[in-house]
Formats: sequence, C-alpha cells, structure tokens
Amino acid sequence: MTRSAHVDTFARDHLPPRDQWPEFVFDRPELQFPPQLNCATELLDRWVQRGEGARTAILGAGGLRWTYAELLAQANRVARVLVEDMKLVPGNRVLLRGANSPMLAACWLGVVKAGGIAVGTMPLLRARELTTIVDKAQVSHALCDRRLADELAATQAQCPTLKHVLHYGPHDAPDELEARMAGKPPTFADVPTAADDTVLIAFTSGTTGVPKGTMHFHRDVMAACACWPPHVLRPRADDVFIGSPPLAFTFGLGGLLLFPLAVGASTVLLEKATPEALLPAIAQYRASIVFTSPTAYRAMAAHAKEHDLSSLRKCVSAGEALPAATRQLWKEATGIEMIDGIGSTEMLHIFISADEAHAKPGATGVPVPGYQACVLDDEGRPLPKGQVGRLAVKGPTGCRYLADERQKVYVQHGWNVTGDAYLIDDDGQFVYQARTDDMIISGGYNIAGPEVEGALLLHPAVAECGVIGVPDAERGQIVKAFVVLKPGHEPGPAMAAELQDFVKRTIAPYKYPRAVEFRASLPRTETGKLQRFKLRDGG
Ligand code: 3UK
Repeated sequence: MTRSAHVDTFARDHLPPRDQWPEFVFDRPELQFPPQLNCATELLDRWVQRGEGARTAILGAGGLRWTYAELLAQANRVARVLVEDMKLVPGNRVLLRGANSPMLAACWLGVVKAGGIAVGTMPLLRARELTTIVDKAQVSHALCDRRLADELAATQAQCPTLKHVLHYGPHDAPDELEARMAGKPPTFADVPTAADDTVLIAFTSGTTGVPKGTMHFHRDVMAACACWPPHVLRPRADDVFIGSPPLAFTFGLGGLLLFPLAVGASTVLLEKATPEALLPAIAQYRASIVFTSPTAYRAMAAHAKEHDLSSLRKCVSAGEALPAATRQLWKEATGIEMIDGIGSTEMLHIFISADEAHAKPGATGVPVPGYQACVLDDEGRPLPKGQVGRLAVKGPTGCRYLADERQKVYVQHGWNVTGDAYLIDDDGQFVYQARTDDMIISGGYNIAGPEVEGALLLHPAVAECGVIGVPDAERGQIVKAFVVLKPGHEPGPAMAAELQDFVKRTIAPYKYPRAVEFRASLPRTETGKLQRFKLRDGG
C-alpha cells in the first residue's frame, strides 16, 4: 500500500476510472519501485548524497554553470518559496512558464520536491490557451518568466483558481522569485510522495483542439528513465546533452532534464535552439548528445560542415516520422547514424526505437525493453507482419487523461492506442505510415485543425472554414485553411495575409495556416459535419 502525500486530492480525484486504465507492465527488476518515491530526490539529491555534488549539472546562456550541489540548492530554495511564501500544499498544480533555461529546470525540480504537480506550458501559448489549461487542471500557482508576464496576467484575470504568481528574470536580471530565493537556506526536506502520486500534468492538443491533460506519477518518471535511456541511448556520466524541445513537451523534459540527471551527466538548456542556433551551440558547449526533430536535422544537415561537431556522439530524432532521406543527409554531413524513437505525451517518452547499430532507414525500430507493441485491426485483433493497422503499446507508463472522455479512445482492451497507423516488417521493425486521426504535425509541432478553425472563425470576414494538414517537404506537413468569406469581402493575397496575422495574434503563432485557399463552399455531410478527407483529396 502506498500513502499519498497529497493534501490537495484533485489529481487523485480526477484520474480516469480504474477500468479505463491501460494495463501497466512492470516485468523487469529495474521497474520495482518502493511505495514512497519522490523522483526529484532520486534524480537530484542522490548525487549530492553520494559525494558527486561537484559534477556539472546544468549549463546555460551567459556562461552559467551549476553543479549538482548548486542545482540542488536552487531547487530547494524554489521549494521553500513555494511552501513558505506561496502557501503551496502537496498536490497543488503549479504552472511553469518560460523557455528552456537553468532557472526553469530549478523551478520544475522545486515544484516536485514540494510535492506539487508541475504543469509545463509551451512559451508561445496565449492567454486563450492558458486559460483552458489553468481551468482544466485547476492550477493555483505559477512560476513565470518575466518576459511572459502579460499573457499570464490576462490569464489570471479570467481564472479565479490562479492565486499565487511569482516571476523570475533572465540570468542577468533576477526578479522577485530570485529575490525571495536569496533569503532562503539551501536545504529542503522533500515531500515523501507516494510512487503513484501525480507529479506532472502534460497537455497535448487533441484532434478536437481541446487540450488533453495527461497525468504521470513519480514512478512513471523513474520508469521512463529506466527503459529507453539505458537500453537504447546508453548515455554516460561525461555526456553533455543539448537540444531544442521545450521542457513543457515530455520529449524535452526527458531528453534535456530527466535523462541527463538520471546518469549524472550535464545538460545545456538554451532559450533559443533553432537549427541555426543549435549548430554553433553544439560546438561551443562540446555537446555529445542532441535531441531535436527530423525537420531540424534536415535544416542543420545543410550547414553541419561549417561547424566543429566533433564532440557529438548521439543524435536523437522524435516527434514525427524520420524520413529515410533525412537520416541519410545527416549521416553524410556528420557520419552519425541517428536514433529514431516514437514517443507520446500519453506514454511519457519513447517506447519504440532503434539504436545506431539497429537503425533501419524508414523504420522506427522495435519495442523498447519494458514495453510491448503490436499492430491491431479495427476489431482490436493483432495483425500479421506486413499489414497496416493501429499501433498499440503497453508498458510501465501509459495514458491517464485528466477527466476526459477521450480516455476510452486512447486506451482499448488495456492497450494504449496512439492514433498512428503502423506495420511490422519482416525484420520485426515497426514502420510508420500515417496519423490515423486529423492531427496536423508541422515542423515538430502538433496542431489541431479545429483549433485553427476556431481562431479563423473569430475574424469578421470568415463565414466558414476547414483546416487540414498538407504534405510539405520541409516541415512534414503545413497547416492549410480553406475559407469561405462572408459577402462583401474580397478573396485574394491581402485577405489571406490578414487572416494569417489574425490567427497569429489569437493563438500560438506557429499554428497559423501557411496556406490559405478561398472557396465558395465546403464539403459537408448531411448532418452538417465538415468532410476533411474531401479537402485532403482536393475536393
Ligand atoms: C508522432 C512519431 C513517427 C506519433 C513525443 C518522444 O511526439 C511526442 O509526443 P506527442 O504527444 O505526439 C505523439 C505522436 O507523435 N511521433 C512521435 N515520434 C515519432 N511518429 N515517428 C516518430 N519517431 O504520431 C505519435 O503518436 O506530441 C516523442 C518522446 C516524448 C513525446 N511526448
């Protein structure tokens, strides 16, 4: 029996009903967890207790370098500010707002130490999207980068639950959070959470555009650290991790914070990690392991030769399918065979992957030790090799949506059904085909068409619209909007540009439609439902 440390029982009260949980499999010795477990204690305090506090933990802009002992002290001070000044009680949800930085990492660890539940958010989100997240997760606290204060203030005006907010500044301009931290001792007694207390709620956009909150436990974090990293990535304590995914995206949280800490390695957390910025940063920090998207590898391959990438050992690609051509380009440019892996917010991290030695162009790989996977037909029966069906997985982590009917869509017969069409080839390798739903994946971002439609429909000239993803060599897919204008409005390039700007101002700018086509009408069913497949087929 585990003893929950959550005084605020919101997360426990809003887990899906047990009969809707996926089957969890813990059939390996490294997946046996004690009943009480705080993953921050395991990932951070343990190193200092073992006398390894002088190792470098985090590197950041402006020459910032924190040892494990210094990161621990910072995280402990954040925990104290939360508990002593912001009245956090275990189980409260804490919104984290900021681009990747050492301070954001310290905030995440501080929240977890204090028994809080971390709710990471993409820096680009606007008040409209933040309001949905804060309402859904009943968020009470926020730690926010000063430069994102305006959108948070607009959110707070709409959200009565969000009572306690503190801002932190860039490294060279400390703000109110740092001022409070300066007055705190560097020690903190971590809250002894249960292994099955929720530690984070990660939001992911669904096809309907209403974001889903996925709940993960302290033990899930440790399980993610125990599966893919030691079996596929095989990092070392002297590795320097770097990459682009935000810590608000579980791909980034694992790859750029949890996994380096799990092996006592160091991680470079950069606010700006575009392909142009990442190449010189790899050289500058002598990074050895990089995490980014296929689109970014494609962009970087063209300029790789202009930089000293001799420190690089391992290159991880995830978030969307890795085209064989991109794998080839990167290998030609750097000599490195990429590690592809499919993960999801629901599964927390990568569950099918292949290391350098087993990489097969065009294939994702095989189930990561600790996970099982198969391809199911529409009736939920496993398909033989070579046939395309729905990818289904189970393992030590899995889908638990926060109060969401779509739990029954993702979890079927105990399997996590990811929404991807896959086949298993003759070698037993899993080969990605397509998304089975309407999600648009563009440049590594997940974009829900209906959310973009919702934004467009707020514009006074738009009568109706339909948004789909169309293939694009550069970004995988791009967002395309089909728009029917109200009478009296002129279609044309000026109107298209105006609509694009409008979407950028309304929701996160990366969701704007890069292509706009004007139509006299849209294909609909008799009941009035938009037929997106007809738009995709050009009809
Ligand atoms: C797609 C891939 C083919 C696939 C993620 C690694 O992407 C992550 O999580 P999301 O919830 O999206 C999940 C969906 O993205 N996908 C991801 N990786 C691949 N498709 N090949 C791949 N290698 O449709 C999946 O269902 O945003 C990735 C680790 C943690 C993550 N959260």
